Amino acid sequence: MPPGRKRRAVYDAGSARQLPGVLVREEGGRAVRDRAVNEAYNTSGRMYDFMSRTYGRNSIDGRGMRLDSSVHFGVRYDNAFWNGSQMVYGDGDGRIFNRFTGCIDVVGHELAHGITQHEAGLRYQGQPGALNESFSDVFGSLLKQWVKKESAARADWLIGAGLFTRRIKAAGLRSMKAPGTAYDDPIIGRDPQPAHMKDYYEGDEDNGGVHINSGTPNHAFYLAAAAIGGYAWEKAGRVWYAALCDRLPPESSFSQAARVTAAVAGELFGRGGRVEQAVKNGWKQVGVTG
Ligand code: ASN
Ligand code: ZN
Repeated sequence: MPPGRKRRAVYDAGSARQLPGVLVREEGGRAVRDRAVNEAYNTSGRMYDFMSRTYGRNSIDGRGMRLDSSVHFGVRYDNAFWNGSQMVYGDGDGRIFNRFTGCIDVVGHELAHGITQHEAGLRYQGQPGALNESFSDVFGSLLKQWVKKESAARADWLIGAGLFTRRIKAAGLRSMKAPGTAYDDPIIGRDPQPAHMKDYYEGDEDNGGVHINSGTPNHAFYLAAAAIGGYAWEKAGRVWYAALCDRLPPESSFSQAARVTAAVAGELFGRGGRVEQAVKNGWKQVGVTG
């Protein structure tokens, strides 16, 4: 494969909601005064490098797609998202949320949505939607671990550590190691994520709980990676990446993801071997498989 080249561009939406906004930094351009711009530029570059060096992937679509980001979207906007062709970041309201570009795993999460769109295309509803969310958390967390050179044992497995302001009682937005424990606060309430299928959310909110039920596959990944040990992106991450790219259809269920990741683990690291066993155990411990 020819070595890929990064092509980044960062736009300033200027507190409007019109995208992309004004171009403020392009590939190779110097740092600007605006922190959000530099964070979006630098961290999307880290994600590009991570995916390229660990999985041989050339950008979001695998074919060198431009990495476009808009910052300062809306006024005190409390979110970040992938809109189907670019990343978009709010500044946060400063009361509950800080800047969304400040968290490396949040940036990785949004970029990973682009990868999922170009690979498995997991439908953003119910179980495939929760898997879509979970893959974004997995690769967002792995980006952070890769940048910090952290083993599975050392990593915090939090998504969005530092995203909440100090007045909120929160370690982060989500915990892959202990879903349901990321926050507990009078203003924002309690982390609703289930670590186990017995607490599966069946309601209609959040596209059928895509950001809620993602806790369960997140935890399965964590358990597998922790059991395997070492750097999580090397084995568990490689298995999840191959499943996302080559095996999972848009309507995948959790049990399908369990079957496919176990099969891929066997193919990549030895049938019946310890990686396959760790993956199987992970899904079993969260109640997806019996
Ligand atoms: N930040 C959220 C996410 O990437 C935005 C959304 O609800 N899609 O999942
Ligand atoms: Zn997401």
